[in-house]
Amino acid sequence: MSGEELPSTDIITLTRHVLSDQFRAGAVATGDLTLLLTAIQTTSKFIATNVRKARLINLVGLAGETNVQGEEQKKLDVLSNDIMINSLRASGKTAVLVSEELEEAVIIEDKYKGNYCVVFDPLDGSSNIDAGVNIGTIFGIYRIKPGSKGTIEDVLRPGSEMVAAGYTMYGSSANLVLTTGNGVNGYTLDAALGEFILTHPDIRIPPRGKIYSFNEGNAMYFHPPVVNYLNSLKFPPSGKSPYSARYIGSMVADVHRTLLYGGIFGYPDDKKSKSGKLRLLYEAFPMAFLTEQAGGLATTGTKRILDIVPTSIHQRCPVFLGSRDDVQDVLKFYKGGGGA
Ligand code: FDP
Repeated sequence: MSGEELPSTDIITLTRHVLSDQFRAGAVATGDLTLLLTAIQTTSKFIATNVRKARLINLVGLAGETNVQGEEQKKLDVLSNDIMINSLRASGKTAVLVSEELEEAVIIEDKYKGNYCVVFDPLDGSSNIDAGVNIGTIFGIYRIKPGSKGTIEDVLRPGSEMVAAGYTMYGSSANLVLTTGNGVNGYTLDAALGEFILTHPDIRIPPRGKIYSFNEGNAMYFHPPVVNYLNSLKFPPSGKSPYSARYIGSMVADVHRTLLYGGIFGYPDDKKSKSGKLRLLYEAFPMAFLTEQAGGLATTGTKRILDIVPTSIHQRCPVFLGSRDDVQDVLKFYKGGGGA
């Protein structure tokens, strides 16, 4: 086969990778988390397939219902939510499920009950679906508290108590990015094999980036620290280059780029949205966990996101996350001490 590249015969699939982590964990690991992650992988493959053919089989457009946030549900949102609930319940590994699409938490019946709770946004960035822009699934996983049978209290816990978190981005390829608390790895779906293959081992976010990602259409509502911080990026001291602006408006895609290229993603609270827009449990926590595990920082501007104790499952939270030095600059503006 001269000139032709031979295929690798030692491919690392997501399951193989998580299993090898489990071997390292020794006696503590039961294999339950691996099985739960297998269920999540299956849902991501299903959603990826349907996102790809959505236009052809009339899956885009409205499903004619509104979700708990008062937003119109798309057909793909409904489908993605259903597959996740069904698959996670059937895995036998979950006790409590929280979905962006459902007002109440789902408490799994005894027959299928396991030891984990999954909080998720089945299809985030849904306002982008019809335009074919990248969208994604975001998830966070808690282990139920010792002695608990699985109640809402098992998910009203700080993000620092999550045991795993990740997202799958549906774009030109499907990319699943995962942390189990031991760094961050990225896997790309090989559609022919039907497997997520390790393509981005040990993702480390650069300590400083050159990109900022905010919806500046909200600038008239922004509080002074945010306005001043953004001005410092656009009008840096002479000799320094201004930052580039990139805002897709799909959290998974904006965070994915931030993890790989560095820089900062922000959705602050402002005069109109008192707590910001993004949801704490299934948007801010998983992304903050991934960011910190990749060496970055995630803050509300005044406190570490992962330290927040949620009081309700759909609560919102201001978010700034990304490269360590960039996020530290924002914190300086919040403390009133200027910036870089
Ligand atoms: P969407 O409304 O399209 O579902 O929280 C959802 C989210 O998208 C995020 O994915 C995204 O980062 C943000 O909202 C975009 O909000 P704006 O349109 O207000 O910028």
